[in-house]
Amino acid sequence: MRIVMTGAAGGVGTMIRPLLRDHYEVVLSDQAVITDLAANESFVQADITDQDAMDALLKGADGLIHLGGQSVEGSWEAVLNANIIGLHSTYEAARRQGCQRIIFATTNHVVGFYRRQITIDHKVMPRPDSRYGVSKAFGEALGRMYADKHGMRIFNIRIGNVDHKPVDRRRLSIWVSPRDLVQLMRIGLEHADIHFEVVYGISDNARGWYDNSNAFRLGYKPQDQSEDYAAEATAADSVVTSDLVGEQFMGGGFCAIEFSGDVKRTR
Ligand code: 15L
Repeated sequence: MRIVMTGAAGGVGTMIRPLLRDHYEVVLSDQAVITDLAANESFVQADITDQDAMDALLKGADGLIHLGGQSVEGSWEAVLNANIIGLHSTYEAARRQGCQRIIFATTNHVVGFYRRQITIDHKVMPRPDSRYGVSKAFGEALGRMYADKHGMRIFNIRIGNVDHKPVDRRRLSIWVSPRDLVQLMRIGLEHADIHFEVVYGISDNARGWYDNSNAFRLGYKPQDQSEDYAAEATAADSVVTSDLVGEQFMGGGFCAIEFSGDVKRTR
């Protein structure tokens, strides 16, 4: 399979490249140039808001891993440009070029305002904690439309936090290792029966807040456990100033940004 990966120069793209190129011919794409190409990798520079560039990029692709765009909270202009306009150009290019499979890197911040005491599955209503989270909820809805209207196969991964290990207490609940994330991506790219799915991008986390039964139903068997890093991740928090808003909710610090609501009422 020939797979295009947008946002390939970013942190997540860099971590998963070595795990993807053994399985696929991977076309890396980003605005920033990537020069350290390995076997099975090539690079195309493209801006996701440039429709012509996206059409050219997706020509002949069997699948797309879309990591491109704004990956944290930002100004409305930044979020609008990258995650609304840029995402629309990307989906539209995939439809026009016959690229049927899309792995959409969505985020835990779509559901960031759920309280940490409960467990939520992939069917809950969005509760975005930021403009960024709202834009990813839009992205999931856009994918639903392309799946239902155009028969494309859309696999949404609500990613927790991708890293080689969980770095703090909150990340013990939402961490995903690069190899577990790639396992989920491969399900989305290869499973015979994908129409539109939402799964959580998390490893086997004993302190998890998400019911990931939809991923398990599709064959996901996470290999890594955040609890293996519990001592050091918990110790890391003792030096961080406590965040009274963020501590209440799954989205953590994203909830606290510009917060002017009532913590007790946000239930
Ligand atoms: C995200 O969606 C971000 O892309 C990532 O940088 C982390 O901040 C992560 O969420 C998180 O919630 O830890």
